Amino acid sequence: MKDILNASWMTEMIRTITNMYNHGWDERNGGNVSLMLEESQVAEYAGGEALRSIPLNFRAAELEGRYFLVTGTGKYFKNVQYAPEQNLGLIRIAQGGESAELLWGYADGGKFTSELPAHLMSHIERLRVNPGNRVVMHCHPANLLAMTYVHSLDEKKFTRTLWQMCTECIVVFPDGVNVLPWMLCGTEEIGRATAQKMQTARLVVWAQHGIYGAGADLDETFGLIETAEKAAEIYMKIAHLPLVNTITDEQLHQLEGRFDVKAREGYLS
Ligand code: 2HA
Ligand code: ZN
Repeated sequence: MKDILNASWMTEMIRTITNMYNHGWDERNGGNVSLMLEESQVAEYAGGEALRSIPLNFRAAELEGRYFLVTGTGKYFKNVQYAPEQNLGLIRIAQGGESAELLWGYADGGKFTSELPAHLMSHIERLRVNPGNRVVMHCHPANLLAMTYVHSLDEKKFTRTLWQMCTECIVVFPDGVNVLPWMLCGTEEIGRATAQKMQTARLVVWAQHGIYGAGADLDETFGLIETAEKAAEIYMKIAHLPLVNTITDEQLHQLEGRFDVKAREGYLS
C-alpha cells in the first residue's frame, strides 16, 4: 500500500480544512467536511479488511459501498494538518447502509462528525441533481451567521440580497441560497431538512448556526461558501447605512446572459 497521506485527495482535504480554519469559519470543533471517493482512488492506499465497524444510527442504503473521507466528531480543524490520522477517517458505507466500515483514521478511537446524517442525506440528494457531486461542507462563517439575526429568512429575499452585494454572486450561485430556521443540530431531523433544501440549491443556511455547501470538488464548494460569505460581509457593512445604489434586476439579467447562467426561477423581476 502507498502512504495515504500522499494521496492527492488527502492533501487537498487537509489544505482545504486548514484554509477554512484560517478564514475563521471553524472555531474549536465547529464545522465538518465529507468527500466522496471512488474505489479506484482509494484502492492503492487503503481498503480490504476494516479496522472496525461504526453504527450510523440511520439508514443510508443508497450509499452502500461508497467511500467517504470525513472529519471526526469533536475534532478541531486547526489540528487536522498536524494529526490527520486522529482527526479524519476514511469510511465505506457497509452493506444495508446502517453502519460504516473504518478503513483508516480516527486513530484515537473516535468516530465521524455528529452531522454525518446531514452530510450523507445531502450527498444522496445532490447526486440525484448532479452525479458529479462529491463534497458536502459545513462551517460557521461570521457574516452569514450575523445576517440571519437581522435579515428576513425568506429564501428569495435572502438570496436576492446576497446577489445584490457583489456582481459575482449570481454567477457563482444562480440557484440561490436556501434557509432553514433554527433547529437542533446533529439530529436526523435537521439532516432530512437540509437534504430536502439541497434538492434546489447547493447552499443551505442554518439560521443562527452556519451554512452547508455542496459541490463537485473541494475548491468549488469552498469557493461557493467563500463567495456567499463575502456578500454577507458586505451586507453587514452597509445594512445600517442609507442605501444609495444597488445591482438592479436588469443588471442581474445582463449577468445571466454574459455568463450563461440561469437565475433561480421567479427570483428576478
Ligand atoms: O461539529 O459544527 O454543527 C460541530 C458542528 C456541529
Ligand atoms: Zn455547526
